[in-house]
Amino acid sequence: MNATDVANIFEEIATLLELTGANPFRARAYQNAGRALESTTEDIEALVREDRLGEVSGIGKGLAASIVELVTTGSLKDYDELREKVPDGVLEILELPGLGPKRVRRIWEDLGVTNIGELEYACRENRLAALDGFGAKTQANVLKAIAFRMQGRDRHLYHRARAAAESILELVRAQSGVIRAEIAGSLRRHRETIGDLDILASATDDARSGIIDAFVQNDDVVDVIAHGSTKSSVRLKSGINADLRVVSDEEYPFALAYFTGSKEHNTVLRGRAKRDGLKLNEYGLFRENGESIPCEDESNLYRALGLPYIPPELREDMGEFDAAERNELPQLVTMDDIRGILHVHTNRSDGINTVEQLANAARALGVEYLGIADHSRSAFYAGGLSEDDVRAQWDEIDSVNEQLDGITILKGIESDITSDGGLDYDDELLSGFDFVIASVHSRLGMNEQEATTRLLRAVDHPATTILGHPTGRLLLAREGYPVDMARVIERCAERGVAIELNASPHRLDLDWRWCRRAREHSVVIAINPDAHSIDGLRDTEIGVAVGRKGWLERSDVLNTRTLDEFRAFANK
Ligand code: DGT
Ligand code: CA
Ligand code: CA
Ligand code: ZN
Repeated sequence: MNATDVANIFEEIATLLELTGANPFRARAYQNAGRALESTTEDIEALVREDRLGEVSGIGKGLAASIVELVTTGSLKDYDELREKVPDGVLEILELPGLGPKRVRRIWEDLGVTNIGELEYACRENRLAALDGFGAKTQANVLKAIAFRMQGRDRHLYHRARAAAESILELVRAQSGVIRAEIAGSLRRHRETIGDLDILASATDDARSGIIDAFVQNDDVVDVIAHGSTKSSVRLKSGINADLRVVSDEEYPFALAYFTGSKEHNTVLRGRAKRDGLKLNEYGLFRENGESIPCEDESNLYRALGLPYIPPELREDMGEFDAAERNELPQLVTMDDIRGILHVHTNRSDGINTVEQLANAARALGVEYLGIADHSRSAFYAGGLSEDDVRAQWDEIDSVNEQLDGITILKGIESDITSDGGLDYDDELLSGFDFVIASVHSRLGMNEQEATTRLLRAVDHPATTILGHPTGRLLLAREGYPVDMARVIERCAERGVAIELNASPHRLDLDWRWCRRAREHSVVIAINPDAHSIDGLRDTEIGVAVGRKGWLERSDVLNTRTLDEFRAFANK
């Protein structure tokens, strides 16, 4: 170990001390010693051996002992203990430009944020801006820094992938010679996270290479990974990789099915073809003698294999073939079916718009009702509403309802679930809401039994209408708390409580893999945007996309009901 190694460790200790709120003099002592060591020309092992550390200015007895420990044993107990106290994710936050130890400590302590993904989510909910000494500008800068950092990641959130893919699709469709073009891959299947983008086009032979050229030369491309005459791979500014393939129009349906996947679904499809004495691949469907069976589109392809059209969302080999054979594929819910938008935060808690602004925006989106649900009292970090705030908000909603035609604003709340499974506020106040979403926001570290018991109790509460984001996960950032979801679903069925499919692209929780189980138990799903702004209302669409992946039909979704039906459900 040389002097620079020791200096680096001392500087890290100084940072860790600041992060954990230790006496600032101690931090400074380590910092000064680190600097002194960096500028020393002596060999540190010699200094230790000859007991001459005192000769380096700025190194007192205590620090000298630490240096001896480090140099002779290769480790330092004080340092290890400090490392234990600070989560790795907090150190990663520290790497973001503009955030020093003092600020990161506030983010960690006051917001309970322990990694970059959680910080991003907190910014989206405007909680960083609300923190003393931070403000909207800092929050915007932090979001930028996070976006930049996320570019190196290997999976991406659905909404980012969707935005990137749509702009490529537009570019491709605008090229001359293009006949058909579509987004394929996991994005077409509405997976909650996306590895890379797969774009497919059909075109006349002579146009193919020109289309590929336009693709690799577009402004969003930062790196060309492969550039052939019919296919190419690039890396986009957003950090997402994209593949484009251009095929003939005869091949297009086969290539589309192939590149939509999933691999598992494709394998079964090929197996079915084989069983019928046919051969299926990305180029076509062929008889044993090599003669090809033309298919105009994917529907024809499925029909040729004796199946009804299977929507891309269902192509995971998770029961869709059985259902298709029995002609029992679901009639998937669509955005047109959505009649209400629930779970919307206003500027009274951590949203940025007023009830009236949100109401106007929701009406423009064409829904019948809007369910306000701000945070409750216990969610102090998110501006949770006191009893007085709640009553003031009720008055505000009454007056907006009086003034505004064409939409009804409902009085809801996102009540924190306390650690023992209770709700915020007393029963009398709770009974004044049109609906109550019960959600966990604190003490996320419970084990499965504790967390499940906590949720079951909240479901048992007579005021609960909807169980909010049931696992608390943040995609690519934080695992949810462990829950026995099968039991929670059964209890929701018994109590007539709906489960939320939180449509925030960071959550998408309930996971789509559980939606079918919920359906089977006749538990209704509320597809809620958890909006914190007017823009956030549109996340409902992402929830519908992923709800379709969970086989949801219109009748499975609470907010496809009319206002009267919704009220009847909430008053059960
Ligand atoms: P991702 O990108 O990880 O989110 O997931 P996908 O499903 O988009 O996977 P990707 O991009 O590797 O490939 C796109 C589709 O192409 C995939 O869903 C199925 C098809 N595919 C790719 N490689 C294979 C393969 O080795 N065998 C089969 N049967 N299909 C493949
Ligand atoms: Ca892909
Ligand atoms: Ca790919
Ligand atoms: Zn929440």
